[in-house]
Amino acid sequence: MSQDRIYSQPHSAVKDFAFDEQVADVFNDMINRSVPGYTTILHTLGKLAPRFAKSGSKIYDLGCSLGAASLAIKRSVDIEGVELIAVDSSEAMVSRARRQLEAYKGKVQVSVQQADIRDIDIQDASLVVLNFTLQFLPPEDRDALIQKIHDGLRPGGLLLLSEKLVFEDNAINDLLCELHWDFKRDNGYSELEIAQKRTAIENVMRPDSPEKHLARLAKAGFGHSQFWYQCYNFASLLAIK
Ligand code: GEK
Repeated sequence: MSQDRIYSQPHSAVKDFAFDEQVADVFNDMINRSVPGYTTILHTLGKLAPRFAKSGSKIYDLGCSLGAASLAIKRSVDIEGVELIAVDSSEAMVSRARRQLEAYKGKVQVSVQQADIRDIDIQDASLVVLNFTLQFLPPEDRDALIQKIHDGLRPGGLLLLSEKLVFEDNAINDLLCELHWDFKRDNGYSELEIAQKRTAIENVMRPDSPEKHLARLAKAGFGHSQFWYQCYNFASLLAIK
């Protein structure tokens, strides 16, 4: 696995973060060292997917990156007739995800599509995964995506939504940010790497508050929603139609 050294040297001007070839090459290392709970969430997805996947239905992995969530689904769902659609707008991610997902033989049929998740149809879904993707959409487009997911789910279907959070209480927000930076330091990132990554990502990734997520899910019509996991300012929610 290639190590993420992208921000280890001083950049004269830090460009906005993009999911390009350079990022795709080190993405597995980057997300594991940067996102507290990432492996726990994928492990739990492996427990949820067989409970919700139904023969004759579709599963969507939106913003699939290298396909880690799709792989967790493929590994855990052992029934025929499930179609898994993994979508990402980055060509660098999609080509790698295709290779990784083709290499694992399972019962679930997978197609990896390069598309903007705002433009795709969602129909007859038993499970939709948004694992750290919604935060990259312009805030004004988020309600419509959640509504489209709700409308495309079968009754009883599940949305797994994982996100970085921002907290309205500044004291809490600052403390949880500090703990996240400690997590990155403990995983070998230098102060320069942490600072330059912050600059690169601040225009690209705009997190919502826990209250905002719950209100959006309720407004879309989800009858049941709950945070099931949180570590510092990273969390995951379940929403059932
Ligand atoms: C995982 N879910 O490993 N349409 C399609 N893809 C998009 C869009 C969009 N509008 N915006 C961003 N992306 C993965 C991790 S990473 C999270 C998801 C992170 C894609 C983008 O190209 C990237 O691959 C992914 O969303 C976000 O379980 O890097 O923190």
